[in-house]
Amino acid sequence: MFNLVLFGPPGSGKGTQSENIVKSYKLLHISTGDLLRDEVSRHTPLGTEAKKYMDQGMLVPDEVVIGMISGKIDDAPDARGFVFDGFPRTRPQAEALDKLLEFKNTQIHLVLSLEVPEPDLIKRLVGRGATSGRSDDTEEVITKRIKEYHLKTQPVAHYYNEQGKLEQVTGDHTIADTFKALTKHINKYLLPVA
Ligand code: B4P
Repeated sequence: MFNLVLFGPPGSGKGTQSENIVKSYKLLHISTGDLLRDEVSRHTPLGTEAKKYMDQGMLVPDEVVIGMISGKIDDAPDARGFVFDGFPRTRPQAEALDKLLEFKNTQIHLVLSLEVPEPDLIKRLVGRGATSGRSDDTEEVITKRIKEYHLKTQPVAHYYNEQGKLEQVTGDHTIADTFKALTKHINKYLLPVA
């Protein structure tokens, strides 16, 4: 089993690159952003609670997100591995993920951090907001999300760096070139299927 965390600020391309990675390497994609948006669109109690935070550009409480992830890992005992996209976003989430994987006799093997300058992040997300209808893709909320990232999520990079698992990848090239750069790191662990 090979488990990858795709790390980076909002709009750095985690979702975009995860799609490419799961296709090439036949891994399972776990995106907490997508899972939360699905709960919101189905008006579940979890979704109603999460929306309050997401609309303000804040992180959803750890216990909500960790509970959601745990079920997804349990649902796929035969997976070749997972791509965690947008998770973990806090140190308690990272510690919880390590425990969940240890319980399954596996671990996080690699953390790829997408590095993109802040003005580009804002430009991309405002651009997406024009067509996505996402309530958190307005300039005001994006600025808050980036602040929240620096405050709560950046320490997660340090957590994985201490474990010797973190690699930085430039994320402001084209989608294809960024994917190529990511694959150079992944190929050291696992070769693409397609
Ligand atoms: P997420 O859904 O995780 O997403 P994201 O940060 O918006 O973006 P991502 O980095 O995936 O960017 P994308 O590829 O889409 O989070 C949304 C919210 O959910 C959070 O703010 C939080 O409230 C909540 N949440 C999620 N996970 C949580 C957790 N673990 N704990 C607590 N709360 C959580 O790319 C963005 C745009 O850039 C797209 O339009 C794309 O086409 C474009 N793009 C991508 N790569 C490009 C490139 N190389 N060049 C040009 N454009 C590019």
